[in-house]
Amino acid sequence: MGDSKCSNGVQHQGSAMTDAQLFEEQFEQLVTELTEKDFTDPVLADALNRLREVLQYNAPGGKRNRGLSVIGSLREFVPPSELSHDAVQRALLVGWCIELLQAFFLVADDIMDASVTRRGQPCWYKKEGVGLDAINDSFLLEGAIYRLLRRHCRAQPYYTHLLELFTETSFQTELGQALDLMTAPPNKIDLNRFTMERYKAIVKYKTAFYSFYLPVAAAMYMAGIDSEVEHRNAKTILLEMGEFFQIQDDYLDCYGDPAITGKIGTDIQDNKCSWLVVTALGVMTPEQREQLQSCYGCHDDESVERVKALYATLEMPSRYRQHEEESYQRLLKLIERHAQNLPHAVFLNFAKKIYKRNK
Ligand code: GPP
Ligand code: MG
Ligand code: MG
Ligand code: MG
Repeated sequence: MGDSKCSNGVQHQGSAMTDAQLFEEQFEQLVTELTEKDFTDPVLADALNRLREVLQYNAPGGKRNRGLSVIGSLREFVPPSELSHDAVQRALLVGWCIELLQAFFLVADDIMDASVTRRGQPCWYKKEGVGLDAINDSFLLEGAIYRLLRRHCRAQPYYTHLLELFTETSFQTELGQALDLMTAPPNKIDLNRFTMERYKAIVKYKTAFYSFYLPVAAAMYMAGIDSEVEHRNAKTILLEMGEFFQIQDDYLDCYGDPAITGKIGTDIQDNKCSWLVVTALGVMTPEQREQLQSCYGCHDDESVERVKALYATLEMPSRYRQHEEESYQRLLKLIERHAQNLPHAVFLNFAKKIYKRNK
């Protein structure tokens, strides 16, 4: 197994660059490739300029956890002496494909959730002159993934695995998004819909597969690990992490600082089946439930403040912190139990990045 302590950078132009720097550096190259070298028909010039703008506005600016964990995990699976420069470049590229998948989802999700800001700037669809044309832009981002995989990984033995992984994961995420939307119909507030069982199904599908299983599974295939048992083991751990990650996202939607998260919460107004509302419902009195029924899913500030006041009465922040601690302990046990043949560092590195985050 690779030694993560001394292998997270490679010699490059005489000085050691970290994977994060290499990853950054690769982006402009990929944009050039997609917009200047893939389709060269001059009649497409305007569309390719649009693609460049969409890529530059929507792909960078995130935390990069998903993208960077492909190379991070690969370094745990393969010893440094067996990892060629090209293999590193391909892992960075597959990382960018995951960031593009994320950008595709976020551009579309912000329209569906009527969000205002993302990564500290206006949501793409909110930009002057963009509007619902952003739907097509999200398709362009998705299409870019498969152009890049084809150009760079077509000759690799794991190419089909990667294609199936990306298409399967996209479909799982879309099913999760369908559940998320159906459970939150505007103007039809029905608190009975918000069960923990439904919550877990939504977050497993809309977030956990693409954010956690996808990057590690991609690295496993790239390292030649394709045994079903090992993938099942990794998935068990990673889906648990993904569930916790979305619980944090729900918590930050209400309690995060937009200056840090880069986005303004909309879950209360959008009638979302959030961890906060599901957990609060489990501990509130029938009177409080009636109050909640009258102010959840409303867009006026006063109703939103009433929901927040109820959350404060129910001490939701401290319930969240308790959940965070329990979830972390559960995760460590899962790693002990399910990662017998897989380097624990793959999972622990990921866990370190997400627990106690505020972004
Ligand atoms: C996160 O939900 C889930 C996604 C971004 C997946 C979207 C899937 C599609 C098929 C479009 P969220 O709405 O809570 O995220 P955020 O808080 O970042 O808006
Ligand atoms: Mg959403
Ligand atoms: Mg959203
Ligand atoms: Mg959210």
